[in-house]
Amino acid sequence: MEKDTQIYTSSVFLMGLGECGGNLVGEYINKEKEEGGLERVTGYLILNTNRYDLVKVREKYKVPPENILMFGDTPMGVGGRFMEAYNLVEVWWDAIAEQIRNLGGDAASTFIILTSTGGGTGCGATPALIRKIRETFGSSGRVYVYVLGVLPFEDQTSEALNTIWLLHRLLQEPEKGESADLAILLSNRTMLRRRLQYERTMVMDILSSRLGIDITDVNQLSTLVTASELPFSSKVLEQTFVDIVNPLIVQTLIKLLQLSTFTPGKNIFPVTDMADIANKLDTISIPAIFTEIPYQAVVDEQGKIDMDGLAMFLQEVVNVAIKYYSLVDIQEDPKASSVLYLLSGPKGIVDVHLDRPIKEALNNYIAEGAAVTPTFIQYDSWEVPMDLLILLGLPKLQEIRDLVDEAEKLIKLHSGSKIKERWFLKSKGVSKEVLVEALNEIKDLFDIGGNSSE
Ligand SMILES: Nc1nc2c(ncn2[C@@H]2O[C@H](COP(=O)(O)OP(=O)(O)O)[C@@H](O)[C@H]2O)c(=O)[nH]1
Ligand SMILES: [Mg+2]
Repeated sequence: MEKDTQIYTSSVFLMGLGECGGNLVGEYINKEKEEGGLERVTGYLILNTNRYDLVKVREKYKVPPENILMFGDTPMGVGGRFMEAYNLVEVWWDAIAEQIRNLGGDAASTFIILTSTGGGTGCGATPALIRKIRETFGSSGRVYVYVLGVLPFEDQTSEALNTIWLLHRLLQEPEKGESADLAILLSNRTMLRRRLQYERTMVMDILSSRLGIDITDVNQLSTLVTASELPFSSKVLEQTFVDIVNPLIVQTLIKLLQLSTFTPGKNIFPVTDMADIANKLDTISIPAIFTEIPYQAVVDEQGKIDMDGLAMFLQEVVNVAIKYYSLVDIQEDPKASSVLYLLSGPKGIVDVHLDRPIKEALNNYIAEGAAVTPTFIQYDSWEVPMDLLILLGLPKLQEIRDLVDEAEKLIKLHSGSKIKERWFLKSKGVSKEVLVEALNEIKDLFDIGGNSSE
């Protein structure tokens, strides 16, 4: 495909916050460079309060210094005290904004923030940054702020509280300026499990080369995670897991950014841009992705496509994508309240006639009356793969239940006396009441029974 004649339909600026966000942006730009350039975004900035993490990300992904900024005043960063990161954004905003401008971000119509939800820097900085971005760059035109938030692995319980706090902030009333236009969640625990189940060979290779172990049974892995004596540090294990899931996150990001560029030989129908994604979906959305759909099965030797066969085949693809390839664990009957899907591939095969069968298949997973928005990305070339990205708006999530459970246990554990309750301020930077309120509202939103008033 010609790369030099691209025009932006919406200009996107990427922000990688904290360790996770920095890695993801680093991984993304390296992937793009491999393919010849960074056309899908106008610029990017990696932010952290932890100097050591910034050095790591700079070296690992060869990030130029102008794309990195350390904020805060201790090289160690804020640890898990997300509220400190939140406050630091306010203090450092002039420097951050200046760097965004220098990188061309003041002209962006969409900002995408990549972060983990359970850490300190990214978790705390995200809502404050959203507000600052809107205040500073949103005066001349509407800016959209998207968050790609990564939920924790299993057994990272103290991260459940941070996650609940962040989700609550992202869903606040728009007047407060801190809510996201769209928060796309991806879960480390689910992505790890999915990759182990469906891409065993690839995962086994990574495990054996990184850890020098040969795991033949997937179930062994959970034993490995909880074993008290590991032949390697838990940090090394986490790093390995991260290497396994990050490509999946970057793949999702790249699929979304298909909407940010226009290339000759590519047509988007109906005309859609990044802003539409937020306008058509509930704020919390979950991706399900099926790449390289083997549609060749319905093309005969003369190259003729069996249209009915294709329709039925795609319905099965939808089922598999939602049931097995959603990137956060959804419940059996997810009842999503909105859906947007992007189907991309050769224009000879990807076309609006597929909308009806796809919608029919999606019907099983949505609430009555939920809107489904189709987008077809058609390429002149037959060389491009056929991919489907489904975004489910506010589906019922098993994983939110688990996180709520974990958060409740933690609150209980640190409750009972004034002294015990100091834990909240000390390790999170907020009072217990703030966290209990966030927890209750998240439970309401996701229809999870029993309020914890304690
Ligand atoms: N998928 C993924 N998860 C990460 C990565 N780095 C850290 N995490 C996860 O992020 C959480 C910790 O947050 P971290 O990003 O280190 O916190 P911060 O630097 O304070 O914002 C844990 O759940 C980690 O497992 C990464 O590169 N990819
Ligand atoms: Mg970390």
